[in-house]
Amino acid sequence: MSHVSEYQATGFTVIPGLFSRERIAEIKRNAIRLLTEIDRLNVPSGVNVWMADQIDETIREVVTDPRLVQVVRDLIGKAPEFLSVKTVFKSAGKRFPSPWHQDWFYWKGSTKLSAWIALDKATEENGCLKMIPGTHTRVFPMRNKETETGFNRQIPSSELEDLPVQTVPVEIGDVVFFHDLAVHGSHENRSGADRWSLIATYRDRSEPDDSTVWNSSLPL
Ligand SMILES: O=C(O)CCC(=O)C(=O)O
Repeated sequence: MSHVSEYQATGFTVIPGLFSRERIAEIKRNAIRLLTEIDRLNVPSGVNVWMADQIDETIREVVTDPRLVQVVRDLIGKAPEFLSVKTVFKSAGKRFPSPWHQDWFYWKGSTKLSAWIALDKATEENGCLKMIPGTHTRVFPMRNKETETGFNRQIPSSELEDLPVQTVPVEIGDVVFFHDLAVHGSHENRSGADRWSLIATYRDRSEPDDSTVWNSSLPL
C-alpha cells in the first residue's frame, strides 16, 4: 500500500529514515540548546511549543525540509503551511504515558497533519506512540481528568473498547505522519533513558479554517 492510501485508510503512516542519524543528532542538539536558553528543558509536561513566528533558523530548516514537505504535500495537498512545532521529552523523571486523545480537540477547525519526528529510537518500553487505526473519520468525546502532565483531557476507555490498538515503534529519523482526528497516545517510558520527539503541524492553507490557535504561519 502506498503511504497516501495507508494514511487515507488508517489516519497515519510511517516514513522510515526520512532524516539521517547524523542530521537527527544535530536537530536534537539544537532543540536541547534552545530549550536550555529559554529555561524550558525540564518543564513538568515535557512539552514545549514554538509558533511559526518563534522558530529560529535551525528549527525552520527542519520543518521546511524538502523531503518532509513533499510527504506533507502528498498527504494534504499542494498548498501546505507550517503552523507550529513542539518537543516532547520523556525521561526517568517524566515517564508518564500520553493518554488517548485527538489533537483536533485542542484546536478544532480544518484538518491538520502532524509529523512526529523520532529524535531517539522509540519502543514500547521507552514510550513510543500508539494509534487506533481508522479513528480519523469521527470526533470522540474527551473528558477532564486532572493530571500534572498538561494532558488534562482524554478519551474515556469505554469509548475505545474493542478497537484495535497499534503500537508504533520507530527508529531514529523515522517520521510518523498523522491526521489530527487519529486517536493516539504514547506508552509509559519504563526504560529509565530519555526519549525525545519533535512534532511539526501543518494544514492545507486553501481550506477555510476557523481555528483561533495560530496567529502566524509559514506557507510552503
Ligand atoms: O510524543 C509523545 O509522547 C506523544 C505526544 C502526543 O501525543 C501529542 O503531543 O499529541
